[in-house]
Amino acid sequence: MDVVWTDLHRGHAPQHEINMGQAIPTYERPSRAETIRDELIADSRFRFVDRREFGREPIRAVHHPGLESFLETAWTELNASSGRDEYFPEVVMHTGLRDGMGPARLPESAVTGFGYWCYETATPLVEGTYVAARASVDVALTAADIVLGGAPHAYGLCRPPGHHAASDVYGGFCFFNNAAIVAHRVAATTGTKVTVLDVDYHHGNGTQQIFYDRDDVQFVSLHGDPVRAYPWYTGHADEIGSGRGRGTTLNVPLPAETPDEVYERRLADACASISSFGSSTLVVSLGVDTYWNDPISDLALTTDGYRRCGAIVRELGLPTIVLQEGGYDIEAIGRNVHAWLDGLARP
Ligand code: SP5
Ligand code: ZN
Repeated sequence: MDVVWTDLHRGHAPQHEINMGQAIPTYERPSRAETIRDELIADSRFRFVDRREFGREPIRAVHHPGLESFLETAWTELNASSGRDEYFPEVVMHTGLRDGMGPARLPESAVTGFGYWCYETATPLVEGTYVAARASVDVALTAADIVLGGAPHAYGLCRPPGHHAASDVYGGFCFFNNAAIVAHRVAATTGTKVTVLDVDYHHGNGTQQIFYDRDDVQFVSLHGDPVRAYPWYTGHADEIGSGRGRGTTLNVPLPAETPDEVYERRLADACASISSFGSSTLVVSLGVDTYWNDPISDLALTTDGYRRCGAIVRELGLPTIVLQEGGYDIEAIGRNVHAWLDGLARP
């Protein structure tokens, strides 16, 4: 299996995230990607390839151009005035601020743009963020090209992750929605249907929002129930899509401590819905923060469970683009991803 990789992720190396008002060491570290790489590179069945560049067009097909230009320029602008190296928004444009008053005007500076384009305080902007986020998109698109070229599967070792980034707002350690950019591109260039299966612990709110009213891209997600789990405001079972997209979103919220057997049954059920949708291609948002020892999550999957989950997805028989999302037990992240990919690829 091809693994798409870039060193450029290392430029996104924030120190902190703000958790309930308190700055703590961030969980989303460069060592996450390095550990996965070290694990896969030791297995000769994985072939590492560098990312190719696709430019901004595929990003702008999914995200507001203002989000992209904010991320490109904001750090330099903020750093020029305050000289610090890490930035978070101060006032976030809560929907209630302008209730009944129409939309806010487009922001004109990095300070006013911050809370317009970013919705929370765990996703710092540092000097190398934009280049890393652009490269992460290129990693995903390169993996997609490999599969469109006829490979049964490919893995994009994306970092930063993407599934919390919606069309106009970023957050949740994510800047550009790698999976959504890929799914849109595959659907638009082939004229066929695509499914995004999101197995990260957290609901893929961004991917859901981007495709909510579309009937050519199905979004299926298993995640910690938003009654207790980040991002709290999306991912309930009654969110099923709207308009033409009604019925093309499937949410499977899970209770705390969900073990392998229960998870695998819910995943197999979700795969039955995927089969009946009739997609040509599958995009998997692979988060291994469902692991029993993950420091910020509360499901109870094991490494062997991941191997069986990969095998369940393999049964779909679809060309599959796997993209890295979360997973924060850095000691275990490499073998968990390895096990999942092993289950998918097994002869
Ligand atoms: C891609 C991805 O996995 N993003 C996850 C972002 C989660 N960010 C903040 C979660 C805060 C939840 N509080 C955790 C309490 C742990 N004791
Ligand atoms: Zn996650």
